[in-house]
Amino acid sequence: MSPFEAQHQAHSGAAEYLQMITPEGERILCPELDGHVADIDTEALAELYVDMVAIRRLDAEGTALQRQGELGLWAPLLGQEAAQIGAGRALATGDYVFPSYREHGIGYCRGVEPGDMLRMWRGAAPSGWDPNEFNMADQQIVIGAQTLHAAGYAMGLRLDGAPDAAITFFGDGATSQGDVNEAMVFATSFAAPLVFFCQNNQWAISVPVGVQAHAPLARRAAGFGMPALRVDGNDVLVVLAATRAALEHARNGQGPSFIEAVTYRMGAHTTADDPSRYRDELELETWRARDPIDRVATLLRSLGADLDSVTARAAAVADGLAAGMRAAIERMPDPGPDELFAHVYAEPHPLLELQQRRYGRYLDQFAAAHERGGRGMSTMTMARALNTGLRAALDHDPKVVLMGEDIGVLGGVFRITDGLQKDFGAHRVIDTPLAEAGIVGTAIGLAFRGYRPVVEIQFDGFVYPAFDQIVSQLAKMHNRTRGRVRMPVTIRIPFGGGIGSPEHHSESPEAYFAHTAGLRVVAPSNPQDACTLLRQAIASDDPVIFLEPKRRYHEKGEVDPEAPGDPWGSAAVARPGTDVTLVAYGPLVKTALDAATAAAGEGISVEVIDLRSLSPVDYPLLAASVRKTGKLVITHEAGASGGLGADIAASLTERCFNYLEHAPVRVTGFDVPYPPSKLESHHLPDLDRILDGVDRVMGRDNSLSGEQE
Ligand SMILES: Cc1ncc(C[n+]2csc(CCOP(=O)(O)OP(=O)(O)O)c2C)c(N)n1
Repeated sequence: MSPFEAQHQAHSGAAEYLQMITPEGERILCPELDGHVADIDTEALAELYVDMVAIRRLDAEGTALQRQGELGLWAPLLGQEAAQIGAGRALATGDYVFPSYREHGIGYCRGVEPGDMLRMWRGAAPSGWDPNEFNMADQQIVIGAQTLHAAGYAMGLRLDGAPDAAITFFGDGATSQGDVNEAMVFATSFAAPLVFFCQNNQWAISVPVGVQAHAPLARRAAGFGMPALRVDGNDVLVVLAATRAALEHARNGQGPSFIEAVTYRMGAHTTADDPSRYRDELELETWRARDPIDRVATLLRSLGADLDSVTARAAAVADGLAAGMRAAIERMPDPGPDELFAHVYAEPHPLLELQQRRYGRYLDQFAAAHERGGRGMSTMTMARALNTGLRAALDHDPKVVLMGEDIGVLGGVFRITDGLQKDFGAHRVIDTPLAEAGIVGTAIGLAFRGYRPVVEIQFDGFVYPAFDQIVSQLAKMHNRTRGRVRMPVTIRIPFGGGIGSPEHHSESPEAYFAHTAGLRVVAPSNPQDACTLLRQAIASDDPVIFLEPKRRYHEKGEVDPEAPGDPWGSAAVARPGTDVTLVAYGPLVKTALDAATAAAGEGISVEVIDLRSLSPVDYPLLAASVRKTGKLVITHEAGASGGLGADIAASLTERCFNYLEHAPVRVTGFDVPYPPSKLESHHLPDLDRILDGVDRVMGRDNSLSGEQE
């Protein structure tokens, strides 16, 4: 046996964990931790029971509110009640919590109001509560990011000589993220008083924990020189004891520690997820038998507690909580458009104030809302066209491999890779660990090896962990190696807004990539281009950022999967016209076409150009159009500052200065972080705002008429 095998065997026996209450409700001794819960008598145990029932109800109410259309999304905690109540009740008021997005139970323990817990999920605000009121940061959606914030906060506690500790919650998938690993480095290096609390609920959406690690996650801690406890996360008592022990360790100046609470996500990942696609009923049954609440009820009964009165109290607390949530939602006003511009900066910002004033004037013009144009019906959705393009690429070239989070059995969160793993195998359609830098970095390695990787980034906002690999490595490799190494890597990113999602799911990051030498950037607007451009991107020997307008995924159009397409990098005239050139790409091409139809009704002929290739831009085609019309409007969802519109306006002014009859006009998103969904209709350029821009270049009355700024 090799030394590696011996070592591996020594480390990979039955994955043990500490337990105090068995699934059958028996209290067993746990010498390592019993001392930490010596004060928990029957009455205190009954309180923990009440808490768990309460948050189970809170969770059910969240799901119900989402189903009834009151919330955009909800992340259920069903099954994780013991992990959250055990940890939450171990905390002192002065301790600070850095949660992920599923810790409603921790919020409950911290006293966060039900309405505050729901605000972000409703899309009424980017976050829920005042972190400093509850010593709990708001929900974090970028996997693992909060752990570094927690490490920094804990370093501050140590610098201040404060008596408190910090705790951060994250999932099993998060342990693959660079941020989490870097947080452990910082926390140990600086002996930060921090508890890393991993709720290993067995799944990261559709990816089982075995893809993240081949050993218990708690063992990760040893590599950082940090002690760890692995506990039954469905046993509220042992979780309470372990968290108390870890907090004490931190407060005693002994630095960070790691808790792995082994639990199970009984419900869906979020209300948008269907777990029956990737896990079986048998597994669910096994975990149902380990329910965190039932076992405490059994134990309470055997301890002689009056279970009827305990359950009655629990039901009353749960009912009150659910009623409070519903009442809070009923009272919660939708935010007004001014909220869009609020709090972007702490200090006054003239550009944003100008945008706010102008938008106010624009809105003032409208007495009634306008209807949007209808949808065309045809043969294939963009989602299906992309799937068809991927299938064809896999078919034609054995070196094509797909990589990404949840792209296998689940078919991706948007189902773009639906059925491909089944047909081409798990070695070609690869469910990766939850680590974007890792995905792109290894795609680079595969390209070195002669593969043609196609990476799926789950949402636009999650490409940033991979930014360094894309900008510093992928984009530069060909140049660095003087052309000796090619990087035929395609990075597919669903981008843009309009789908009512929380933060990080609606970004328009194209300018970062278009600014990066060495990358090609493409954004289709219709099913045919989605299929053709994707095949061209995969066939290209250069790295391509392939931006998919997610809000158009379900719109249909005619598709010929084998159409050769136009030369790589060319724009298209989507609708010819003679008065105004209107440049759009991705999701806004359809809006621009609708605007052109509306303008035609007023006798204005708008030529709509679908950019398709954002880098390089097809300037010959654009310049020919501007020379014809003399007027240019550019629209995109991304903010104006430093955006593609600025570059296109400058480049076309250089080329066509003598032909322009009016300064180019940009109709864009505002220079604000992408807003919560209740505000996105104000942020996103729509038909009317585009027409307002058309009126400006036409010298017609418009929302800025008479404006001096
Ligand atoms: C950096 C980043 N990449 C991808 C996502 C999309 N995403 C949201 S939740 C999730 C799975 C998280 O699994 P885990 O860390 O185990 O936590 P759990 O949801 O199970 O609580 C993924 C991939 C994200 N939010 N952030």
